[in-house]
Amino acid sequence: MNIYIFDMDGTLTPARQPMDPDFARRFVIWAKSHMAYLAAGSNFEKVTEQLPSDILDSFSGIYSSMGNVFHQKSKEIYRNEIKLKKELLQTLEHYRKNTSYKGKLYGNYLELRPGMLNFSVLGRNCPFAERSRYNEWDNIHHERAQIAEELNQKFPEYDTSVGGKISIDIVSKGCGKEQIAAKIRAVHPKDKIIFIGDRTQKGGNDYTLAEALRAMDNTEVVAVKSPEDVLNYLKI
Ligand code: M1P
Repeated sequence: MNIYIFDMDGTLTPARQPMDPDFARRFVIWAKSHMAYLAAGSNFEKVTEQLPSDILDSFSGIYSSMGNVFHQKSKEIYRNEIKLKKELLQTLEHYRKNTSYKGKLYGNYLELRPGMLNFSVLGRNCPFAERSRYNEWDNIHHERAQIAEELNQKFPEYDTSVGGKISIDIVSKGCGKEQIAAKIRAVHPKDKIIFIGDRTQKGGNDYTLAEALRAMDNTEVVAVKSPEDVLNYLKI
């Protein structure tokens, strides 16, 4: 049997948006005859906002907050915490104050989640249109990639990666999505594990899970750019 792992934002849904109803209709039929897990960077609350309940119920397990929280059948099985150094928080404040992005900045730029910190120079309370505006600017200026690279050099005790459209994810080293690989392999020692994500390249927040799986036998990593690519890959 194949065991599937799906990222959420940018893979099953557009970043921070609900699953497309046509995608959901097709995916739920596929899920009836396949075994799948979710591996989201987002926290569980956002996962339940973005995915319909029949899709949530179809997963054998839901990893959220970069693998630091695990739910099965709506029951929380475990959660990890993170210790944040004062120097790290000061450095993030510095990035926010000194950004060369000229648009307005919004609140909730440091979002603490179980086992991780989500940082957005723009601020998570921005109106939806501002997400695209910042993302288009970031695609040219690579602010997030640069911040992530600098943080990885300055704070090697953390792993910083880019996910979604406006933010970066920070976890303690070894406490990112990669922890999901060993947990799923332990439950399914003989099956092929297939991971589908939009940020599997170096610097992206699916990379450590992709690498952990590549280091194991009988696995496959599928890089996609959108939910449409997922439908094409699954042929549904
Ligand atoms: O999965 C990674 C991130 O995806 C979205 O990021 P953004 O808000 O930057 O588009 C969010 O769901 C975020 O919470 C998550 O960490």
